[in-house]
Amino acid sequence: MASTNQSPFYQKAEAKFLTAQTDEERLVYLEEMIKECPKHKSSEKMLANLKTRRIKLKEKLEREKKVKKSSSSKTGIKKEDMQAVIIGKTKSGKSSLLSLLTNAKPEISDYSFATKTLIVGMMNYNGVGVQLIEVPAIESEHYDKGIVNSADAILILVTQLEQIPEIEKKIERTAGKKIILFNKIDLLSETEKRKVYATLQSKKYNFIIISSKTGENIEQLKEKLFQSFGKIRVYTKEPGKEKSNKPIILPPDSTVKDVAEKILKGFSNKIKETRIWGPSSKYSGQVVGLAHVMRDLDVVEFKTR
Ligand SMILES: Nc1nc2c(ncn2[C@@H]2O[C@H](COP(=O)(O)OP(=O)(O)O)[C@@H](O)[C@H]2O)c(=O)[nH]1
Ligand SMILES: [Mg+2]
Repeated sequence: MASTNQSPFYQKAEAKFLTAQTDEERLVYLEEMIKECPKHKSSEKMLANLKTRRIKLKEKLEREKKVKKSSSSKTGIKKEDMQAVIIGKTKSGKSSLLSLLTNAKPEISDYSFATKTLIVGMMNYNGVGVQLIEVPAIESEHYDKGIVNSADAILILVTQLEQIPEIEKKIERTAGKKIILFNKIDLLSETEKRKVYATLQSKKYNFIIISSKTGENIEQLKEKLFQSFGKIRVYTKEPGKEKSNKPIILPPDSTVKDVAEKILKGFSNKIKETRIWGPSSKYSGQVVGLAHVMRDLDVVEFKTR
């Protein structure tokens, strides 16, 4: 933009525009530049240019606002790729489970309704991050329907079988996959435990019996929770080395090309040879093309040009 013949007002606005730190600021100075730009024939093109930039900037700000709104709603919680909520009656052990599975430190208490706000923690399951949120007791005024409706998975924590239909009635319009967790099995005798298990199985629930106190069946719970998101884990490896610790998370039926592009945009163009190990391979180290469909827990090795 040839601004040397412009008025000092214009030049000042432009200088501010160029050093602005945020798009909101940029928009303010862009408006000023448009105002100060002469409205005669010789600067027509320049004015049109400025106006196009203004439209683009406004659109960008609008887009960002929308993303912010949809990802944090009114809770202020940024939604991660895999989000699960823990719901249940008071004292069912929600806080205990959250603190066992994540880095969060909620108050665990013998008092009813101890948790009054949403509490967020991150669970690390073999390098996979899952966001877990404890929701205040389902029978309390602080219970948050919104987050339960939008979560990808719902952990329904109960300590008695009768609580299941009671809770299910309150979450009819949810989208997430439901997992019933029958907690505090450390308090049951072997016979009682078997009976609970048999009943849950006969009702065809998606369930696990656990103890957040002793940690019984917690690994199984983590795996079931991961499975409920319907994603696959793919590990990468370099030639002659071990596979990576952290898998790449992808939608089912992703291809070798999808893996490469998730690592780095444009990376698939640089690949000379791909070998795979694991569930989708016919034999260890099979050479495959970019269209090969990956399976959960595959290991992939790329050789680049
Ligand atoms: N025996 C036993 N007690 C538990 C277990 N999980 C939680 N509790 C206890 O149950 C009470 C309520 O736990 P808390 O996690 O605060 O429940 P919340 O109200 O659902 O968040 C506390 O005294 C916990 O120590 C469990 O698996 N076994
Ligand atoms: Mg609690």
